Amino acid sequence: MSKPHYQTMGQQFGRRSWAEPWKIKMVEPIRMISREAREQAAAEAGYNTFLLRSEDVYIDLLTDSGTSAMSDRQWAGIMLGDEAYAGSRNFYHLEEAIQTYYGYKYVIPTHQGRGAEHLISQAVIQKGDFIPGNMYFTTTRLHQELAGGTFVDVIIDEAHDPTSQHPFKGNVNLDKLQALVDRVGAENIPYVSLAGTVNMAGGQPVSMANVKALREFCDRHGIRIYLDATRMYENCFFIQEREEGYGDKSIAEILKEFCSYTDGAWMSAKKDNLVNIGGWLAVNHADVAEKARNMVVVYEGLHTYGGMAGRDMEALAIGIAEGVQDDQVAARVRQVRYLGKLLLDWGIPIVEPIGGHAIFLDAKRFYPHIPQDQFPSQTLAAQLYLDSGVRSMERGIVSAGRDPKTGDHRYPALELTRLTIPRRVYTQAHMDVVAESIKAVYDQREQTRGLKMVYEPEYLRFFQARFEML
Ligand code: PLI
Repeated sequence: MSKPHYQTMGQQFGRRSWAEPWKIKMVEPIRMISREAREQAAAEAGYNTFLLRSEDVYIDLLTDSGTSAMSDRQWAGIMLGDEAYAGSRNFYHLEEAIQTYYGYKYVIPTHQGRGAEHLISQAVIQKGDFIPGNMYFTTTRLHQELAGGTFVDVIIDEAHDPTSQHPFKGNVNLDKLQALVDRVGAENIPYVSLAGTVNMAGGQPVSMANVKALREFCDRHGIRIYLDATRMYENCFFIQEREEGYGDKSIAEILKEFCSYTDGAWMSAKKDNLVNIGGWLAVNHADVAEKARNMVVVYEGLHTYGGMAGRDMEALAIGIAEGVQDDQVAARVRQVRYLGKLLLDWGIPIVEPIGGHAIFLDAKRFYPHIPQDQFPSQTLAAQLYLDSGVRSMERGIVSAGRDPKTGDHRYPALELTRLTIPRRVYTQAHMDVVAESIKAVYDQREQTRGLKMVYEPEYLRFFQARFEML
């Protein structure tokens, strides 16, 4: 768990270029279909990038979820799958990896992150409870609401400002949390929902000082802390880079310390853990583990596979140890930064500081003439696809959904289009092509009009909503 003996090129040669700590062994062809075919595909998909066929996409930056390239070791692990219904040896490898790197006691595998969100929400939320968190995430908040809870945003104000240069925009504002405790009582707050990094804020990190202070606060009030660990490796990279006292610690050491201030975590292993499918819940309290184990058999599968094949658990156990290596995380974040810097150099508005997993275009500044209820970030995602076949994702008013009480749109301060970089998949040349396409769309911005929503599903509408051009 100490720092590895090898160094990156950057560490060895100072200002020289860095490069990925891997080479490519297998490739998958991609192609750009014609402009005419893209226009047809976009219209058929109702201008929703989730409804495109991936074969019609050239560079796919929809998500970094389940889209990573696995290593030769992970693929070798696939061949070691023990496909027993119960007690598969791969489960024990997975359990050991989570205990070693994250430090939690009880491990329950799930098919992916939202399976674990479902279990923790149902296990600890009572109807009428309040769940404070550092900005909402779509599936997380929905599971909290379905369990009878109300999510309350307690992130620092800077997180809602795409131009703020605060180094830890994922931090919890303890005054907001205190105000919630004063208003509803600590007994109605089962836990703080803490995410590192914060996806909807632009991949922004939480500092170690903040999680420590949060722990002290929660201990005083008898409130637990559950962590959304989905992109914690990237969060730890920012702590290593920006927080005093952590520059000489490895990502693995920082991770272990951070998790030690929390009571458990849920995980979409499809991100940091470098697998195409999988998730887990891990907690320190036996009573919570028992409730979750009782439920996992109803919704996921037996508690020693939770919806995953043995081979997938093996690849995941290997991915946990591989993904946490300093050079892996550094190369990943630096590739994101490379793309962001190209855009900043051209004056294109993005969320700053550049986050860990994606570049977020600021659609409010990109298209100031398109009102929020004409879906500027959905429009931008559609225009980018039309220009070059690059697929991005709306993270604005469509993702925010409707207020369950009033039925009105929620109008989030952040209206963003996310270009999410899969891990170990695309090269620097792909990033150049993406940046040039965004520049072309930016140059056309004044002629661009918004969209109208013509179909809206009840839950998580951004996945399946359909639009028409105005
Ligand atoms: O997609 P799942 O069910 O494995 O995980 C849900 C989930 C939970 N927390 C966070 C922070 C996420 O980012 C997340 C999934 N994110 C997706 C799919 C994304 O594209 O960002």
